[in-house]
Amino acid sequence: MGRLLIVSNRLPVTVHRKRGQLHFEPSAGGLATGLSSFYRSYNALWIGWPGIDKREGTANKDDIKEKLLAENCYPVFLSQKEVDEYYGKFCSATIWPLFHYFPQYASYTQSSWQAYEKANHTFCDAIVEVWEQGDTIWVHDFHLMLLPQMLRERLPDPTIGFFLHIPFPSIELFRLLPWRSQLLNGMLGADLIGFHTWEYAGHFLSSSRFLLGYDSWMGRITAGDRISKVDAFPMGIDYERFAGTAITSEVEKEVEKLDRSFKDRKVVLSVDRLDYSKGILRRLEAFGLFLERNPQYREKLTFVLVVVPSRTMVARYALLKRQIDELVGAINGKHGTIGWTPVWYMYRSIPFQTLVALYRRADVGLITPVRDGMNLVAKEYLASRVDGRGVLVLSETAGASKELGEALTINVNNDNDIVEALEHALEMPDAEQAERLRIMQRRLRRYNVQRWAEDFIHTLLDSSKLQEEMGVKPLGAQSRRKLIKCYHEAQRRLLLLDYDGTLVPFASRPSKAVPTREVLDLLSELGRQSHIDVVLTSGRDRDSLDGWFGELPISMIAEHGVWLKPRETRQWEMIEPLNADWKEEVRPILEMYADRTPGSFVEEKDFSLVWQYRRSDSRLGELRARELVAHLEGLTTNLDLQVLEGNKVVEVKNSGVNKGRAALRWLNANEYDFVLAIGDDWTDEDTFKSVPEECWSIKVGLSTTAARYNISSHNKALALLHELLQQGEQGH
Ligand code: GDG
Repeated sequence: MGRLLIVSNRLPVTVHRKRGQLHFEPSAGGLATGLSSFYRSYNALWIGWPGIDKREGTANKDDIKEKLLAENCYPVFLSQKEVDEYYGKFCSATIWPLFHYFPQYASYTQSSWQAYEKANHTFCDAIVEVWEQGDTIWVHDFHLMLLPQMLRERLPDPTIGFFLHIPFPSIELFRLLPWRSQLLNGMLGADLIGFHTWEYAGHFLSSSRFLLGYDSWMGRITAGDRISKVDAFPMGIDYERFAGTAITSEVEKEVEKLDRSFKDRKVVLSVDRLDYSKGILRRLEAFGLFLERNPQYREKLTFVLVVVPSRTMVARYALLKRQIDELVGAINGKHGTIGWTPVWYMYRSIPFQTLVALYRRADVGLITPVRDGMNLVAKEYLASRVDGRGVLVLSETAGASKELGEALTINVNNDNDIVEALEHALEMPDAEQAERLRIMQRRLRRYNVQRWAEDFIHTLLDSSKLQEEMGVKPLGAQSRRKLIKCYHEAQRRLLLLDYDGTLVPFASRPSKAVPTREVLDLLSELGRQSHIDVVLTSGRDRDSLDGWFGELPISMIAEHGVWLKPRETRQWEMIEPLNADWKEEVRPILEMYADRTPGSFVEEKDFSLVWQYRRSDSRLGELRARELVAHLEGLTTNLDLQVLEGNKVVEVKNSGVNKGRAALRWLNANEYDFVLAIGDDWTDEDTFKSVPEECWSIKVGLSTTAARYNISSHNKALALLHELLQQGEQGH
């Protein structure tokens, strides 16, 4: 593997100017600290904004670049104005509230969206500058959701991973975004898309399915002509750093200092950035209620509330700060005594060792965000409890709760829940505390941030094998050239072409999939070439095919092989005498499923009945399709029928009749030295199986098939046929 390029909004190093001098300092935040050890051990380059205005940056460009490169960092220069628009507005006032389930706080402005697009382009330019063949790109977080697709358009076959650190919301929220399709497509430019929990991954998959029509199977999503993998990778922490620091003599001393202040009082701790998603006000209210209900804890308990300043210029955050100040004042005013302040409130960032000392001293970690992608503080608290004591109370709406089943989980909207969990935590016997901690610590030590990153990178590197895993055999350039050459040189050719999904895309109603002028001309010109048989192999009824293609010099197969119309006779003939009396018995069953499944309907042909659910909710449709197939099973064996599950259809027809058998009518009658079958559906698999092995067969769509090759879309099928047409004309 080449280098690993990590891309995030901020670099792990922040540059600023103090008294005319440039200063380089480590950046704060979970990602920067978590990945810092990992990226140094890898052959990695970190690309991001160094925190300094573009003008300053440009003036000292070489100097900054050189110093950052020494730290394996590469700067993306943005002006303060660009950052205000892209980060301050679009990221903080649109994405952040919406993705954290605060739609009422989200604003949607075109200018900030444009700034977001522009910033993503600026990042893209910087990466294109440094990328070399073989490098792997790992893009982080909601600031850069458009970047994977932009990179894919600019670089030749790059390997790209994307990880979202915040929740991906349910489709009912995500669809509120005016730019939802652009963001989904942007992320889908990545080979691997990672989330903290499987729930977020599920929300992403349903948004892609319902908003873009992209189906997925086992976390593999087919988006146009690519397959991306979607999976959960719960981010870990640098466990040894916390556990190791917790036993240093400096931290011991800090803990002793804390002991002198708290005496033998119990300590409850919370640490958050100032943000409405963190549930700080609710937590304080619940603490007030706890004191009222538990007078025995007066003077025996201190709540240490650490709030790290953030986005202080934004009015909503300034208001939240005032509300916290007031509520802390109200609780302390109401319950405090001369010698006891119930809430110890620190509104600032604290040094690392003080943080670890507080983790070590706190009897309870009270982590109650309203929503949180993961929440690393909860994990850090557990890692620092080297003494085997301490209880974690955690919101079920924090991503971390999915892994930390031994914590006391609460619903943050239920203050009784928080109060009871606090009571439970404070009363919990030491042995139980130790047991719960032991289980959680073991997991956190094993799946630490290093493992998390390695797991992601390995899965990303494996993603190139995805197509192989799914049984996909892409028609590569070399095979394509050979196919065209064989066509050119052949003396007698047969083309077996499916229609829907192969020559035209699917439409919501079968009657809407009218052939385009391009398709009609193509078929007609192909049919006019010498030494060729063009056979349209369709599931449609005779009348539709006659209406559209009746005048063309081609042969046709209708109703999946029931009817054949050779070009020479221009007469429809039935493949064998068939009986359709069974329809009376089967039709009411299909109609019942149509009634129960909004958007679905029954289509009737001479010798088949089809239940179509293309316009239904696809999950409901698939469920009903399975039920219907099971329902029909007993009946159809008695009546000598077969049930076919196609692309959003279930079709019932006489057994033994299929496109493959119909195709034999041509295959057996002539000596072809070139045969090409193209189709997209299950029903085309019979055709693929009927053509001799050395012939050409291509499935449109990237899934397992009996065909020799796959191509991704009907557009590619048309392009290939156009090329054959040209070659054929030159050849004969
Ligand atoms: C995103 C997601 C997700 C905090 N206060 C101090 C301090 N910290 C450190 C903590 C922790 C980090 O900051 C905060 O981590 P979080 O997980 O809570 O949140 P973010 O990194 O802001 O945000 C979040 C995370 O990404 C990772 O994917 O978990 O859900 O929103 O490491 O220790 N460090 C010091 N002093 C402080 O006062 N030294």
